[in-house]
This record gives sequence, structure tokens and C-alpha cells, in this order.
Amino acid sequence: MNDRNIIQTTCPYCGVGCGISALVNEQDHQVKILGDKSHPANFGKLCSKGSALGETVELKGRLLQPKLYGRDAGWAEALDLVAGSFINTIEKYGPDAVAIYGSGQLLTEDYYVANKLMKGFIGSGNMDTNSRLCMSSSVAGHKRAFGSDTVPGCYDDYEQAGMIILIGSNTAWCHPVSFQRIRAAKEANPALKIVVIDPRRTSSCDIADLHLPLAIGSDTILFNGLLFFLSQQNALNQAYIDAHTEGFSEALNAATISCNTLEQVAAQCKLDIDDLQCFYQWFASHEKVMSLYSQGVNQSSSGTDKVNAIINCHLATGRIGNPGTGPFSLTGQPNAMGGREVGGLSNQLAAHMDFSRTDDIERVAQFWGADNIASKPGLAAVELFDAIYDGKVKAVWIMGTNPVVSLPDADKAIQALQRCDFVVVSDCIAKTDTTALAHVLLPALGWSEKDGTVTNSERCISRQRALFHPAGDAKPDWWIISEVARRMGFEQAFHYRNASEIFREHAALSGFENNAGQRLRDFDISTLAKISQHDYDHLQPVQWPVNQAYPQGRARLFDDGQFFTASGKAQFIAIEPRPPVNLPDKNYPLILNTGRLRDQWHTMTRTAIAAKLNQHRPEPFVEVHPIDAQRYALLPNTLAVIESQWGSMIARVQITDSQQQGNLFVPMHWTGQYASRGRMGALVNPVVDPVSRQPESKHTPVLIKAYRPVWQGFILSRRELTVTDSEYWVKIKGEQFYRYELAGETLPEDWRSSVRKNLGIITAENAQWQEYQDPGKGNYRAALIVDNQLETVIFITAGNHLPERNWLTSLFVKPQIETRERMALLTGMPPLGVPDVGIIVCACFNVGEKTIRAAIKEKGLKTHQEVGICLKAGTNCGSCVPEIKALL
Ligand SMILES: Nc1nc2c(c(=O)[nH]1)N[C@H]1C(S)=C(S)[C@@H](COP(=O)(O)OP(=O)(O)OC[C@H]3O[C@@H](n4cnc5c(=O)[nH]c(N)nc54)[C@H](O)[C@@H]3O)O[C@H]1N2
Ligand SMILES: Nc1nc2c(c(=O)[nH]1)N[C@H]1C(S)=C(S)[C@@H](COP(=O)(O)OP(=O)(O)OC[C@H]3O[C@@H](n4cnc5c(=O)[nH]c(N)nc54)[C@H](O)[C@@H]3O)O[C@H]1N2
Ligand code: SF4
Ligand SMILES: [Mo]
Repeated sequence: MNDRNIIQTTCPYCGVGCGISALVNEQDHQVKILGDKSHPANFGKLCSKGSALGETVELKGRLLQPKLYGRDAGWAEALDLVAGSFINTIEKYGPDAVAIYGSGQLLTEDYYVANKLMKGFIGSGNMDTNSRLCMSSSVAGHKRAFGSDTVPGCYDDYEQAGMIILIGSNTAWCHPVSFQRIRAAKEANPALKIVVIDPRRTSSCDIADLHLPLAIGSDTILFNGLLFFLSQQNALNQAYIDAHTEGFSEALNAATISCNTLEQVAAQCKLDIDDLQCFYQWFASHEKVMSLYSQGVNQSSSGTDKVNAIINCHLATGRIGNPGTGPFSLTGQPNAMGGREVGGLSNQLAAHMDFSRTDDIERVAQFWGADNIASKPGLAAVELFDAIYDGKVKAVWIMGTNPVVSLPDADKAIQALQRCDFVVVSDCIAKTDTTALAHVLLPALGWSEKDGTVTNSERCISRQRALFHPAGDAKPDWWIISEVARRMGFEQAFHYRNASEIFREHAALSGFENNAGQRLRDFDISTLAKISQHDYDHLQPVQWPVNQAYPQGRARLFDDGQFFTASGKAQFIAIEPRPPVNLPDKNYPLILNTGRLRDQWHTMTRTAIAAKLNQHRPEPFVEVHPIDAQRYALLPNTLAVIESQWGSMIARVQITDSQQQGNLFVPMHWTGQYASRGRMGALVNPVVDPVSRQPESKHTPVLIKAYRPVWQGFILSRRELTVTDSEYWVKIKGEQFYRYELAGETLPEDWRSSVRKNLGIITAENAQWQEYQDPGKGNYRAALIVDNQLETVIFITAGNHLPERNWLTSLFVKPQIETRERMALLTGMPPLGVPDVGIIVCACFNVGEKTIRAAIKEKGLKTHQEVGICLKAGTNCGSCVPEIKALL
């Protein structure tokens, strides 16, 4: 490989938006991933997920051809069918009977075209996106306070801040490269105070001076309390309030009514009063405060109020727009921000214009040459799927999202799509829980083939560049949408030949009637409206606005105290705290909280392909506080059923006091592709915030009880098997093997024939079986060796004891299996003298827990840095440092 094969692109996962230098080997379809040292989001650093991208570009499992009602088809037929069905539905039932449900994982160009088609030309507002489940409370909160959806600050502020508050954000796992930057800032400046506000003690607490484990949903009380405290302590910036804001006294009044003593706030938030006071005092005494927040704030029935309660405190102290200060919404998806720029939410129109102003509607209609533009907002995600369920929306096109996993009340979403007349899904992966329900499947390019732009949390626009030629018949999303639009009769408006044409149009719209002097709209990249193909191809990361006043982009907004409201002043919002909707009761006494794991991305369609990323947390689990575990008779590592009024799941019990009593936590990632009963969305409360329409994903009343299968076991197999007939199964891809965790409710008469027959395990001529059966105890163990390599191991028991999987799994990468290993196989334990690495802690360098423990003990290691020097663990992305510290 030489320099010519190095392509600069952007990571397709989180909103940090890290730059990647990809060393491409087109011939072998392989790519080596390195951090791009010149990219301002990461300066060369990557986390475990970004580093493992090379393992996800394989073509196995990709959707490579259009499929119509289950059969392969060509593009022309597929596009005609989609266009024809949409036209027929619109003719019969009107434009609001069709919808597009998009995603913050589409590129800006894709997103722009989808939105333009639905709102501009079909004439319905029914284009919404998974960002409704993600950022819509932030969008709504920003608009209420600033008159625009503006993230004022930037990553450089981390180093300049005196205090950083992480609110409802597990930054260590969800924005790892930003977290490493904050950690480094703290190491360089130990006076930097870090406060984590999260009901759970997460890995992000590793660098915290203070952790406030507040009651779920009580953030508005906490920040109202802070506003009142600041006024009591004379810690307000009255000059700023007077000059640049409106509505302060109403906001303070509301705070005074609801949250006027520390005791009251502490009791309602279930916090220690000294900790609360400490936080308030630190906030009062630090001039440079940043509030970083994410889904613990947004995903709530009072999400928008939470956002404004936080912003209120920044406005009251004038801490916004200047280095090291400000509220900072950490965006989730790689292009959550780009989606907002093009107007992907059903209440938005385009280029930060929305349906609330008729002059916006006229302006966009004029720019697009659209005489049929929608005039009112469309349905928001949860309501959209309700409307599909009710038969009001009859044709839907889903792009780049997996709603039957990620929506609340997700079983209802399945039923909705089952009832729907016409379901189109564009995805790059063939088998997902949502593609399973599609009438038409359209193959989209994957990350490594796509070409366009994304915008990260700090408003930085970066290029994603194609590393490989398109796989199979896959096409860019913008192309697919444009082709359908043209077939629907909108030839003129969708005549795009490449992504840069779309980008230029998008940039031009942002500047259209947006004269800098008039301060109409924050989003303005008009300088890029005439960008040449060459310059687009070489576009370097740039933070919007990029206009006449700021041709090189702008790091911070609001430094001049000017906002995009009618008066030019920021608005305080009076917050009346409300409890979450649907509280626990005697039937459903616990609260289910949901969220993310370090090494998986959402519904696992891509991260679960990388064996490396499946090691950290291989199975769906539920975190339970020790007292709750006792109360509900749950033992560690056994299975439990969790039920809400909407649905149920099964997960492995993990008992931990990082969880509050009364709360459970499950990861959001597992789907029907990887687990029989792991879809947590089935349980989740479908209540939405009244302003943002964002669902309450972090607060569902549930019950938990032990699940007692008749038998349980696991299979490790070099080849993929079909194991779907046991009640509980989980499939995990490993390094040259597949692991299946199983449990069932009926014992077969004979394991031997049952297992071999049902699993279709080969018995080649040169295959050697080892077997042990103890029908009395219900134990069955078997190993199959083919050509001196381990092919399959099976461990089943009607009791509780099963060996750990680590040593057995390590045998699959060995070219030959040794005699002493073969002898030990059915014990499941390594022969004497062979080390067992334990559960993998460091995914980057594959270092296991037992290896780290042994090194700590034998070499007397005292710090995570020493562990790093000795074993390399924790020295790449650093996301496992909290776990290494816990082992120390
Ligand atoms: N590894 C990984 N990283 C990701 C993703 C991924 O799938 N995997 N997804 C990306 C996306 S799209 C997003 S949106 C972000 C999300 O990033 P985060 O928001 O950081 O992730 P979550 O784990 O969903 O939730 C964060 C925390 O909110 C807490 N929380 C729950 N309820 C409350 C509450 O009422 N108040 C407060 N203060 N906290 C509460 C939870 O306990 C949880 O620890 O991550 C992005 N990064
Ligand atoms: N209970 C609960 N529910 C949640 C959350 C939570 O914390 N708790 N978080 C919510 C949040 S913040 C989010 S962002 C959502 C995420 O939820 P989803 O959006 O449903 O999850 P993904 O797995 O990211 O789905 C992306 C899909 O797009 C496909 N894809 C990837 N790239 C492309 C592309 O370029 N083009 C096309 N056409 N397809 C592509 C992938 O294969 C995958 O099937 O989940 C939400 N749901
Ligand atoms: S922090 Fe990790 S997942 Fe997020 S953009 Fe960077 S490398 Fe990708
Ligand atoms: Mo998200």
C-alpha cells in the first residue's frame, strides 16, 4: 500500500465525528483504519468502534440487490413499483397517506433529497426521522431559548472550562474520543471540576469529582433549584440578563415556587443534600461552566423543559458564547446535525426554517420551484407509526433506521408494518428486524462506499468519502430517492448527477434570503454554494456558519449576546417540573432505564459483525441493585423476565450497586437477529414530550422475575448454525467461531440426536466426536474435531453449572488443537499451566480481565498507566480505563 491509497473520511458512528485515515486495499476489499491526525474532532484518536471499522466492510450479510416481495429484481422495476405505489396511494387517499421515516445516519445530501421530495413535492409534512427519538428535545429547547437550533460552543471549550457537567450523558462510552479529551484536560488542569448527573454510576464517573445519582426524570427540579440558588447567592449576571435576555423573572418565579429549599430539591431528586449544595456552590463559583448533555435529558416526557432548565442557568450567569462556557448538546448520530440542517424532523422545513412561519414556507417553495409544498407539520415518529397501525398512513419508506427495534412499544411498530399496505426499506444490511417486514427492499451503499457530508456535535461539516466501489447493485440513498422522485413526475427538481450538486443546492438554500445583516437564520453555509467538484472532493472540516462574515467558519455563536429571536434576545423559559408520565405501581414496581454499551452501535447491524466488539458485553443483560435482586429472588448471571404493560424481554441478571434501588437498566442494542427475547423496545413507554414529541425512553414501569428454564447451555461452532427453536437464544460472532447461549423449557429425550439433527452439525468422515452424557442430571457435553481443528463444542445442563467460555473460544483461532487441550475439552477448563485470559476488557488489544488481574498481582502494578505499559491495555482508545481502574 502507498499514500495514494490513503483516503480521509469520517467515522459513521457517533456525533463526535472523528476523522479517519483509511488505508485502502481495493483488490482484497480490505481497509486499515487509523485516526486522522489533522481532523479537529479527534486529532488522530479513535475509540474501539471506530478502530474496528475495518472488520465491518465485509460483503457477507449485505443487501446487494433490490427485492420485491421476496424476489430479486432490477432497479428499474423496483423504482417503478415504489413510485407507482406512492402515486396510487396519494391519488386515492391524499399526500398525508404516505410517509418517509429517515435517519441521522443518512448523509446530508441523502437527507436533503428525501425531505425535499416529501415536503416540497409530494406536499406532506410526513417526513420524520429517528432523530425524533434522539435530538428533538434539544432542537425544541434551543428554538425556545435562542430562536434557532444552535449549538453555541465547540470541543475546544473542554480545555478552557473550569467546570464540566455531564448531564444524562455516558460520555465515556457514547462519545469516547470527547471523553478522552476531557480526561486529558482534567489531567492537565486538576482544578477542572467534573460533575456527572446520572441515576447510574457509569464509567463516565471515573473522572468525576462529584456524581449526583438523581431520580430519573428529576432534572428540571435540580436545575430550577440551581436557578433559585444562584439568585439567592447573588451569583447572577444581572447585566447580561438585562442586556441580552427576556423572561427572567417568570423563570425565577417558577423556580421559586417549585424548588426553593435545598431540602426540597434534595428530597425530590433523591440526592444527598451536601452533594447537592456542593454542586450548586461549584456552579456559582466557576465562571467557565459547560453543561454537556445527551439522552438522559432529551429522552423524557419533559425533555424540552430539561433542556431549557439547563439553558436558563447559563443565561442567568451569562455563561454562553464565550470560550469554556455554555450548554452543549452532544449529538448522537454521525449526522444528527446534518439532518437538522436539512429539516428532517416533520415540524421542520429546510435549512433551519420550519412550518411555524408562512414566509419560510413561501421562501422554500420559491427556492425549490415547488407549487405543492406542505403547509403544516407532519406526524412525528411515534404518532407516525400509530397512524400506520391505524391505517391512516398506507405507504411508508424507511431509510437508515430500524424502527421495530428502536421505537418505544416496538411490538406495536411490528404490527403497524404488518398491517401497512406498502412498506419500503432502504438499508445496506439484508437481514434486520425491519427489513423482514418490507415489501420492497432497496440496497443502499454502506459507509465504506458512500460519498457526501456529515455534521458533528460542534457544527463541523466533514466529508465521508468512498473507500470502495459500490458493492453489488447497491446505490447511494440520494440516487434512489431522486430516481423515485423523477418517476413520480418531479423530473426537473431531482435531476442530480452527484452528491456535490445536492450539496451546492443545500448550501444555496441556507443563504437564500438570509442576509447576514438581518440575522434571519443561524444556519448559513452560503459561501459553499458555488463549491466546485474538486473543492468538494477536497473539502476540509469546517464549522458552520460559513458565509460572507465567516468564510472560514465560526467556532462559537452568541459571543455578541445576539440571538435569532424576534427581539434578538435569548428567552428564559419558566419551568414547572412534572413527574414522568406513568409512574411505577404495585403491578409494575420498578423503573426501566435503557441506553448504550461501549462497543455496540444501536441495533448492532454493523458493530456485531466485528468479533472484537462482541467481547465486552456478549449477551443482553439487566442491571439490578443488590437489594432488588434479593427482593425479587434474582441470582447473579441467571436469566430474568422483565415485563411492562407493553411487552417483555429476557436478559441475564447483573447485580450491581452502580444502579439505584428501584431502577433497572438494559442496553438498547439486541434485536431479533441476535437474541430471541432481547428487544427492549417492546417494553418501552410510548409517552412523548408535549413540545418535542420525543419519547420517554428512560422511564418505563416494569416488573422483574426470575426465568427458570429446564435446561441451559451454550454451543461454540466454527460455522453459523440455526438455533432458533430454543426459547432463549443469543447469537454472538467471535473470532472464527459463533457462540450461542441457550436455554429451554423442554428436555429432549436424547440430546445427542436432538442436537446433531436440529443444528445440522456435519459429521464429516474425518470428524471426531467426544461426548459425555449424564441423563440423570441432564448434562450433555460434546466436542467435534475436524482435521485437528475444533469445529464445535456443546455444553448443556439441567443444573446451574457451566464452564466459562473464554478458554474454549480461544481454541478456534489455533491452527491445530493439542492433545492436552483435546483431553481437557469436555471439562471446559484449560489444562494446567495454560492461562485463561478471562472476559475481554480492552477490545483494542484483546486483553482479558484475568490477564490484567494476574499482571497487577504479579508485577505489583498500581496505575492504569502501568497496566498500559505492561499489557498495552487501555492505551489506544482508552474507553476501558475505568474498568482497568476498577480492577486495580
Ligand atoms: N457506544 C455507543 N456510542 C453511541 C451510540 C451507541 O449506540 N453506542 N449511539 C449514539 C447516539 S445516536 C446517541 S443519541 C448517543 C447517546 O449518548 P448518551 O445519552 O450518553 O447514552 P445513553 O446510554 O442512551 O444515556 C445516557 C445516560 O442517561 C442516563 N439517564 C437516564 N435517565 C436520566 C434522567 O432522568 N436524568 C439524567 N440526568 N440522566 C438519565 C442513563 O442512566 C444513561 O447513563 O450515543 C451515541 N454514541
Ligand atoms: N429504549 C430506547 N430506545 C431508543 C434509544 C434509547 O436510548 N432507549 N435511543 C434512540 C436513539 S437516540 C436513536 S438515534 C435510535 C437509533 O435506532 P435506529 O436508527 O433504529 O438504529 P440503527 O441500528 O442505527 O439503524 C440504522 C439502520 O440503517 C442501516 N444503515 C446504515 N447506514 C446506512 C445508509 O447509509 N443508508 C441506509 N439506507 N441504511 C443504512 C443500518 O444497517 C441499520 O439497519 O434509537 C432510539 N431508541
Ligand atoms: S468517538 Fe468513536 S464512534 Fe465516535 S466518531 Fe470517534 S471513533 Fe467514531
Ligand atoms: Mo441517538
